[in-house]
Order: sequence, then C-alpha cells, then structure tokens
Amino acid sequence: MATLQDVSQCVLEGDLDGIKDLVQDLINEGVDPILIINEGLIGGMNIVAPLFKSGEMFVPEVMESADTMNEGMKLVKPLITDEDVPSKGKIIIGTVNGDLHDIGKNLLVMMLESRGYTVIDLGVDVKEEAFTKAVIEHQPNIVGMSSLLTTTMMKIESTIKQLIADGVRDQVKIIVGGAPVTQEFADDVGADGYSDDASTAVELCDRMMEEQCKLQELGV
Ligand code: B1M
Repeated sequence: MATLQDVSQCVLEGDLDGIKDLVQDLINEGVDPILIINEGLIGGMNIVAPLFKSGEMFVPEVMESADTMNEGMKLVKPLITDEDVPSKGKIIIGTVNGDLHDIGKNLLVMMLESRGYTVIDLGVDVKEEAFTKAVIEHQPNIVGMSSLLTTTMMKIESTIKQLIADGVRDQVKIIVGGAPVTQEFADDVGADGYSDDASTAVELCDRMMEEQCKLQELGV
C-alpha cells in the first residue's frame, strides 16, 4: 500500500515516472487529496528546500523534484476546489526589461508555488509598465524582480520608479534578486527585501506575509 511518505520520497528523488502510480494509488485508497498535497507532494518539496539551501542538492535536481511534484498535482488538483487550499498570498514575478535569464526566476516560481503561493509569472524582458499593469490587474501582495546582468539591474530601479509614478508602489512589497544584485543595491533602489537564493526568497515572502497578516489584525 502506498503511503504519503512514499510520495514525499518520490518528490525528493525527482522520480517523474513513479509519482503518477503512487498518487493514483493513494487516490484509489480514498486518502484525502489535501493530505496528498500538503504531506506528500509539498512535504517532499519541504525536504528539498533546506537541502538546496545547504548545497546538498543542485539546481537540476531541484527542478526535477518540482516537476515531479507538479506531475502529482495534475492528478490531485481536479479533486479539490480553490477553497480547499487557501493561497498563502499572491506574488507577481518577472525578469526585468532587457534581461532574458530565467532559470533562477523559474526556480523561485516553482518553490513559491510548492509552498502554497499563487504566482503570476510575467516571464522575461518585462517592461516597467508591464509590472504596473500586472499590479493593477492582479492586486498582488508581493512583486518580485530578477536581474542577472549588471546592465539590466538598473531596470529594477526604473521599474520601482515606474510603480511609484503610477501610484501603486505602496500597495505591494517588493523583493529583488539575481546574481549581480546585493542587499546594498536593494536598499539604494528602495526595495523592501533582497535574497541571494530562491530558498531564502521564499522565507522572505513568508515573513512579509506574516507581517501583513499582523498589520491587518491590528487594523493598520
Ligand atoms: Co548569460 N550571463 N548572458 N546567458 N548567463 C551570465 C549572467 C554571466 C555572469 C556569464 C559570464 O559572463 N560569466 C554574464 C553577465 C555578466 C554581467 O552582467 N556582469 C552573462 C552575459 C554577459 C550574457 C549575455 C550578454 C551574453 C551575450 O549574448 N553576449 C546574454 C544576455 C542576454 C539577455 O539577457 N539580454 C546572455 C545570455 C544567456 C543565455 C540565453 C545563453 C543563458 C540564459 C538562459 C535562460 O536563463 N533561460 C545564459 C546563462 C545560462 C548564463 C549563466 C551561465 C547561468 C545563469 C543561471 O541560470 N544560473 C550566467 C553565469 C553564471 O551565473 N554563472 C550568465 C543558475 C541560476 C539558478 O542562478 O539565475 O543566479 P541565478 O538565480 C539564483 C539567485 O541569483 C537567486 O535565486 C537563484 C537560485 O537560488 N535569484 C533570485 C534569481 N532571481 C531572483 C529573484 C529574487 C530572489 C532571488 O527575488 C525576486
């Protein structure tokens, strides 16, 4: 008989072929789909995250684990409604204007989704105005910007200026990252947070969402 632990182990191992049978077995056994998601699929990614952070797992392995989790999700998602799994928060993310690098961004998107966030991925080469448009349309809690080039990191600043000019800056928290980006740079351009890897970026988002919840409780 398949177990939830088998599912998380399968995600950890990035076993794309094995996950379908395991998840289907659990569904057939009548296991609650929410348990399959939280304890099996996301449970597996929760083991992956610290291993990636400590350097015991590498980018391709994390991608395989995320793909495996998503393959399992495909089977379970039709069995649940959105109300069953409340989103932790909404995050818009994109690689800034002129920059085509997306491997790190995609990794962050997968890790955020696996932690329960709703992520709107704007893709690469995202113009300043497109961030504003997306904020107005989707009303996110957090906006994330990635830049991999010293020539495009200033586009983070111009995007923040655009958000200010369009009057939407104060509606969101802004996090930034990518190889040339530093905490000092993030502070200089007025971002709310910086992270040098995807795992700590997820932790940063968790902290920001907790703060927002506390402020809401206080009626601020
Ligand atoms: Co490009 N490239 N590249 N490249 N490329 C770099 C970045 C470079 C350092 C290589 C080098 O010269 N040593 C260099 C930049 C130099 C500089 O700016 N000082 C460079 C260059 C010059 C270029 C071109 C200009 C080359 C040319 O055409 N002459 C060109 C630019 C194109 C453009 O964007 N307009 C270019 C093109 C490309 C490819 C298309 C071939 C390809 C990108 C494919 C793709 O992304 N789909 C590519 C690649 C693969 C790289 C390297 C080799 C690897 C980048 C990568 O994916 N790393 C890179 C060299 C390197 O970094 N060693 C290089 C793995 C990824 C997991 O890490 O993206 O850093 P990273 O993400 C990390 C963290 O930074 C963080 O989390 C991730 C992991 O945990 N993070 C965030 C990232 N975004 C975050 C956002 C956050 C928080 C954390 O919050 C929102």
